[in-house]
Amino acid sequence: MTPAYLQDSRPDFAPFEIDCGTIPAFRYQGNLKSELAAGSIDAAAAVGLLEDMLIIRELEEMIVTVRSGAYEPLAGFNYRGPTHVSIGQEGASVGACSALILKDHITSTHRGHGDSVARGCCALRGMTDDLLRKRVPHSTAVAHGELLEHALEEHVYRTIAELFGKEDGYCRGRGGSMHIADFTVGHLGANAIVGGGVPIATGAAMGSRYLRDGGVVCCFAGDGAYCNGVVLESLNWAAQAQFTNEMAGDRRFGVPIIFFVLNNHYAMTGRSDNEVMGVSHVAQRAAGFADNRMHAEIVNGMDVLAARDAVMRASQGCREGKGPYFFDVDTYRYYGHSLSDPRNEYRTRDEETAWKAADPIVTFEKQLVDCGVLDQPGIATVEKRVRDRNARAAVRAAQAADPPAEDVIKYMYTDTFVDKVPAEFAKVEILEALPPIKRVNGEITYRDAIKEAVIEEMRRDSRVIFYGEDVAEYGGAFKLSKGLLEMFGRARVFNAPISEACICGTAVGASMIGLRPVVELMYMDFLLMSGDQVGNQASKWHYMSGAQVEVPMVLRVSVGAGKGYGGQHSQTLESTVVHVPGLYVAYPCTPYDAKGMMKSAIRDNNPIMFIESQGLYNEKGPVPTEEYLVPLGVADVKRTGNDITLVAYGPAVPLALKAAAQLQNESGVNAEVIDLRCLVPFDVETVLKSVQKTGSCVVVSQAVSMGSFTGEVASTIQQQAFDYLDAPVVRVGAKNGIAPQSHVLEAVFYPRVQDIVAAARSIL
Ligand SMILES: Cc1ncc(C[n+]2csc(CCOP(=O)(O)OP(=O)(O)O)c2C)c(N)n1
Repeated sequence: MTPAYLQDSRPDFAPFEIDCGTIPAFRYQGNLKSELAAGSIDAAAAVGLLEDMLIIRELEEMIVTVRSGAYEPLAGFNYRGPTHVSIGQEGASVGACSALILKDHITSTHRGHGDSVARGCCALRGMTDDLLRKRVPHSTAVAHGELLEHALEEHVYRTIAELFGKEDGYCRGRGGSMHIADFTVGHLGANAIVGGGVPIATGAAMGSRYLRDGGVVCCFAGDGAYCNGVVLESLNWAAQAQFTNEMAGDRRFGVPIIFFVLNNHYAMTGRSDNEVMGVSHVAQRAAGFADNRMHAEIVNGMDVLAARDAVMRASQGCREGKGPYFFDVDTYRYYGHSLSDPRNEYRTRDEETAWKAADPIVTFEKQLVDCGVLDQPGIATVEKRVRDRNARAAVRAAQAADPPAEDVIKYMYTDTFVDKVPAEFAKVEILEALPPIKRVNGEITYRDAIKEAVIEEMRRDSRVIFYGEDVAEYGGAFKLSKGLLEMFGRARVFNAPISEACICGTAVGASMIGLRPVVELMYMDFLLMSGDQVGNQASKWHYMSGAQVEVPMVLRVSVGAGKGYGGQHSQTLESTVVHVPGLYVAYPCTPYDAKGMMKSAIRDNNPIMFIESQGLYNEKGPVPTEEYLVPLGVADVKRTGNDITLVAYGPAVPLALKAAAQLQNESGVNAEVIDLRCLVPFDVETVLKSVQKTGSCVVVSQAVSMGSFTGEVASTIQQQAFDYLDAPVVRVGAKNGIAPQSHVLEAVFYPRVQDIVAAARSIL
């Protein structure tokens, strides 16, 4: 059967109406008594729910009192981090996490202590003794209860240690409160960028779908986040028909994600309902993205059992392929946005009192007593156990070692790569093999060289998936991926929505759970649409997690220029990217390098921006058929010479080579031309060695000179090889302006061979 998206569309203007259906609110009418009677929870698990809610509340009350200096066990301790406490929301976090299993994942927010603590506690409660022992190797406990107790204390300790910025923290003190993550229990990270974690969650769920690993992602985010573009793009992404249609004989399986909106009714101070949104319920958002409204519901987030029930139903549905799910979870935060917000301006104490009357802990304690699970002294015992455990953990965390100062940028990059593909991923299904790319005199184009690299790596490793706008049937705007769909199938090669932020963000999430996405942005100019996902997420998670996770993704961007496409399709923005630490930046200029570097990039475990020049796509060059790699971060001397060094990268390299030939022919000047090939890592040694020999240098790129990476090269030379210089280092780039459409203007806008020759002459 032809999928709907491949069926012809036909004009049909017969009148009809769209029924957007209804969204239920507060479906759950159970309580502890009915759950116990149904056997869907036992007494121990119910006490576990209470204890986990108490751990969160006690931990966050500790932050409040530590800040004010009133926490006795830590008198005088200087707590420096943010104070976005989630007190009031414990029922939602614990209820949701209690319904997940170990192979599931969560993402969370700036207000994420609760989610993080809950995920850890609930995961520990589901672990076998063997797994628990791995978490507390020094424990001599034998009994399960004691082992669990030790593991819970270690969890609280590592959480507080992270909030205190200590080396023992989950992220070795690199993440802190707003980026806490524990990848060992599938916690893919809190996120200080409102909405920033949502595409990551979506990508992780997409990855679980691809791997068929049965995992579900519970994506915690606030109501405020659901005004943010990338969040709405994520809803669209997760609900795409190509993922969710159930078609006979097709391998469709909905994306297993639960969008769990922690709707505490305020963003920072702005009111989501009735102020900054046009819908009265965030749940209505779901109706705009999926015909089935993503099974949207409004859920009572003050009731731990209601949250648990919703996520149990949704996770089961997700495992059956019915995702995504969307819950608008009605809850409240008792404190302000942070402790510096006294919350006087935007809400009343009466409102707060009304919500506190529905407190998730108090109401659940009452149910435990009413059902005879615990009596009042029993509750006091749990409360005291939590208080004492948290205090012990806090004292230990305060005394724990700080990260060594000399390690300040340790974990920026990883030095690992895929040497050998694990057997389970080495078996690759080829649907329709493409004929080998034809060589004429051993040469192929830069475009085909990149394509050949992608094909070889996709053949080698089934974790490599390829997506971007129009890359499937059409083969991409520049036809680089033509045939890949037919060869590897739609599970591995698919069209993305026009959603650059999500293309990048889903790649981050998918790579976090083990895939190796290669994604395409049609023009580098569109990178600006995905700024956060590239600049705050892809680049930072290895460091912010304290090296718990690697983000092995390749982000291919193509640079226009010289085609009369004007200001928004002609920029080469590598300089903005090198300013974001954490990304590798590759910019090859020959077919040989393009192939070898692409293969290295796909095998490397760092996130890599792979910049391609449209102007070079048709350039031919020798590319061997035998397997080879070009290492990243190693510059190439493309022409040797003694009189002057020309440093260039990308499409500026052929210009520099022409300039060198002209200098030789016209003036007998023998220029050395260095192709950086990679901007990060920057091969300083090769450049310095050349400058030490020649004594002068021109640095060339196609980018505008203002703020260009060429300045970085020039200043590095000046700092490290000043004594060898006979003249100042000169830079050549595009004019400091916006690329024009007019052919006449464009011809003078970009650097020309004569500009390089003139620059060289000016210092010789
Ligand atoms: C992209 C972005 N914009 C603004 C902020 C500043 N900020 C931090 S929290 C917040 C409100 C978030 O509201 P919501 O998503 O409802 O979560 P809540 O704080 O209510 O838990 C804002 C505006 C930010 N961190 N990130």
